[in-house]
Amino acid sequence: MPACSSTGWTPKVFGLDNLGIARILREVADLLEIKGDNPFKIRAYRNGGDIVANHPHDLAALDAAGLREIPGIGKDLATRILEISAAGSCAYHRELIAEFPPSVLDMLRLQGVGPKTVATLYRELGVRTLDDLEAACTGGRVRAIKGMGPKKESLILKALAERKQYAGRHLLPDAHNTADAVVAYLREHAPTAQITPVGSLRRGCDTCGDIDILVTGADGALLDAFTRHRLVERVLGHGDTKSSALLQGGFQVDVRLVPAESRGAALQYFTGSRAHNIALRDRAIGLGLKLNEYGVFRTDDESRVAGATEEDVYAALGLAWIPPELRENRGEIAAAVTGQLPSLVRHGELRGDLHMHSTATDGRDTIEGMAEAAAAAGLEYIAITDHSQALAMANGLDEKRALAHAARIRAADGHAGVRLLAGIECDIRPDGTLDLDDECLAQLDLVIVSVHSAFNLDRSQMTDRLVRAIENRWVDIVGHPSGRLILRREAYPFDIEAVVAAAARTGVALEINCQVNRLDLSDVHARVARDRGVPLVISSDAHSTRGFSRLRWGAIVARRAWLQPEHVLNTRPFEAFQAGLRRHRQPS
Ligand code: DGT
Ligand code: CA
Ligand code: CA
Ligand code: ZN
Repeated sequence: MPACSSTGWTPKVFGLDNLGIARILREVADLLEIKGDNPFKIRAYRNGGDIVANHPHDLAALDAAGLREIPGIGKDLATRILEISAAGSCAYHRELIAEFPPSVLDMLRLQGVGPKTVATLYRELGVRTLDDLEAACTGGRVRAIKGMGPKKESLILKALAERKQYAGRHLLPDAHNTADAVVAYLREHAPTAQITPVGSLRRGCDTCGDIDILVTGADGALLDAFTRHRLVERVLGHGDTKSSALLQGGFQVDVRLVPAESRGAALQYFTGSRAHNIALRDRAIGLGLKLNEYGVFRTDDESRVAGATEEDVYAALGLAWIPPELRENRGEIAAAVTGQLPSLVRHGELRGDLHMHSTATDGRDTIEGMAEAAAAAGLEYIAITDHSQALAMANGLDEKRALAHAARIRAADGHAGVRLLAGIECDIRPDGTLDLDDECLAQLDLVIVSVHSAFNLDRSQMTDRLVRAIENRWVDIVGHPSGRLILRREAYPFDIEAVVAAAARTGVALEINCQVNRLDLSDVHARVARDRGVPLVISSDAHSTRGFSRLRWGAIVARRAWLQPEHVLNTRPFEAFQAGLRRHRQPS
């Protein structure tokens, strides 16, 4: 996309925009606080940061007098702002950074660790990074400091563990949105460059640790521009071929420049996964070749065999090109050798969506509204599956309301050209019985069963609960089968093999729920289901007309699970889909 002049947007070549200026002022405040400086001064910088960040006009365009007209900006701050907006930083900030490495600021963001603690840890123990801090705690050196003690030490360890488990990782859709924004920005600065997100994002992992971007056909000026992106909170590294920055919201973004002759090899290397790369490198060695991020080379004379495209790199190793979603060393290399890679399902192949809510329970839109939005999303059929009575909070339906609702759904069949199925998302009680009676379930077109309560059962109880629900004659689909909430709650313990076996025996389908923090089943579990011949469905669980766009994420999970279109019931045309539902199969 060429730089767009019609919007009036022009790339800023020197200095920083308001958010960039604010970032430096706030960092000065944090560093002063660690230093134990005058509280008024600290507050002045912090307030200054807020004022600048929220100011509606570009401060770089103002002179000293103009700046001082802004309430809260005094003489000192105005001087700093002028310096920062002209040069990208100021001498005062550089002096403080020389005293404290910016990595100490990471400690400030830990739960329960204030500037005084950070200053003490830095001075007394030389702790500069989170890794240093962990070593100091586990080595018992923190408790030895006056005023800290074992309690403080274990608090810090807990904060570090929490940060490791969740913080620093992001949901795939959030990572996508951020990456898209950065890529669009880079494209405006380098319209002819090739810019590609790689790493876990390209593989479609359900969470991403950071965002990796590869660029070919641009020079260091693009890296400079990247560090000036308005979302950049802190530049972590800035060199000739690589820049890393921390963005607001906690995203780390790495941008790498690679030469055209190595682009394919670099794409391959930085897409990963590590496990896939190691297996690939071993294969290369076996073939008398060397594989790295620069290319494929012969071991004997170091001559270049491939590197410009990924296809060439894989071909040089005797392999078909492997879709990024499969690159986890889960059998994809063997499949690529024998030409048996799956032809993975695509988002656009989904014809129906079998899980969504309407105003009858906790959805925001009407049956008709959902049908219209489904049509706009290119869907041919949908099931409206509101909650059952156990979810009182969501105004769940009892038998009588469920049947009345079904009648309304059927009356709207064909609205906006979309076929409608009258369904329900029926709760599974702790003992595996269902929240609505069989007589009611038998009269519906489609029944999803889900666990929404009593997550604390043990593994065998939870397995029995799910299996018992699956054995009910009128159940067609198990909704979000593992109960996980990504980055928030682990799946409840259950035996996936036993659940998959029950589904295979009865013809019940398992759902890949597309709510962004569910993506449940996971890629690994969905693949187990596929391998045992269990049908899968990919459903949005939309609670409004905007929910259908999430199907995109479920399709990515399905691809990571090696699913082909024939493994996914809702790729089928309507009649064939219905025929595949458990209730229309012969009872075995
Ligand atoms: P993430 O960021 O934790 O979600 O996961 P990735 O896979 O994006 O990992 P990242 O960002 O550390 O590195 C990107 C890719 O670069 C990774 O998937 C494989 C490659 N890579 C990085 N370090 C190594 C390494 O030490 N050995 C090998 N073989 N590959 C590496
Ligand atoms: Ca990454
Ligand atoms: Ca990275
Ligand atoms: Zn649910």
